[in-house]
Amino acid sequence: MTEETKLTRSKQRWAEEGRFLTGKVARQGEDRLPPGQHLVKDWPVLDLGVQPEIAPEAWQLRVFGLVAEQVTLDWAGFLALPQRQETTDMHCVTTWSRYDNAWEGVATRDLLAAVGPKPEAAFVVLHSYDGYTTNLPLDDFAAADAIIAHRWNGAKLTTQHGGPVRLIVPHLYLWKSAKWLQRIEFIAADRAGYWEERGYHDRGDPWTEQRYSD
Ligand SMILES: Nc1nc2c(c(=O)[nH]1)N[C@H]1C(S)=C(S)[C@@H](COP(=O)(O)O)O[C@H]1N2
Ligand SMILES: [Mo]
Repeated sequence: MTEETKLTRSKQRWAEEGRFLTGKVARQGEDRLPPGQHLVKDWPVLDLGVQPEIAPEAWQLRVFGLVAEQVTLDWAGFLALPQRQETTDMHCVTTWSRYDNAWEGVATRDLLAAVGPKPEAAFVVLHSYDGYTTNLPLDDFAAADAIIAHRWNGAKLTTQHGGPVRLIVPHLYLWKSAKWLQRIEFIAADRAGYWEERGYHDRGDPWTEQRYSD
């Protein structure tokens, strides 16, 4: 599933070379554009080159691991959770940023309230229908503006951008925002995902340019 493409090979090489690093540190709130980023108006597509088509009727989201209530949500069950809207910026490690994306979906906080992470749960791994994985601390997953989105700017999220459902964690680089979300796993000890195993930073804060691991 997770085959190498020309782009994934280039991105891995950029991680090895430390490409795009400016050495600047910005503080969130003072600047809207993180260091080393440029603004785009379109919305680039980046992934491993496989874009799975999942009909909402066939889609399921499994929430498992260190939670009080393991659940498998189908489309109706997902839409039955509180629906919220968040307008956020996106920052991709390949240096583009896009402002004012209006998302609609389920706040990660509402999902957490429904499943009840156990006290030992400290990290979250997202698993996607294309075989992609990414990891993040539970606190980052639980950010107030993090949303499991199925709509963008008033329309259904398209397949190429991760529809029917993707994660959006606005305060981290976009590789943490898993497209084609399939499973959410809660674990005690951190475990690297696809890009984190290939030289990307474990956390990915755009404001301190956590692009790559050292
Ligand atoms: N399932 C999945 N999610 C993914 C990826 C992927 O390859 N597969 N790529 C990540 C990367 S590296 C980026 S930059 C963003 C791109 O999202 P976009 O194509 O909607 O711009 O998706 C992230 N989420
Ligand atoms: Mo990316």
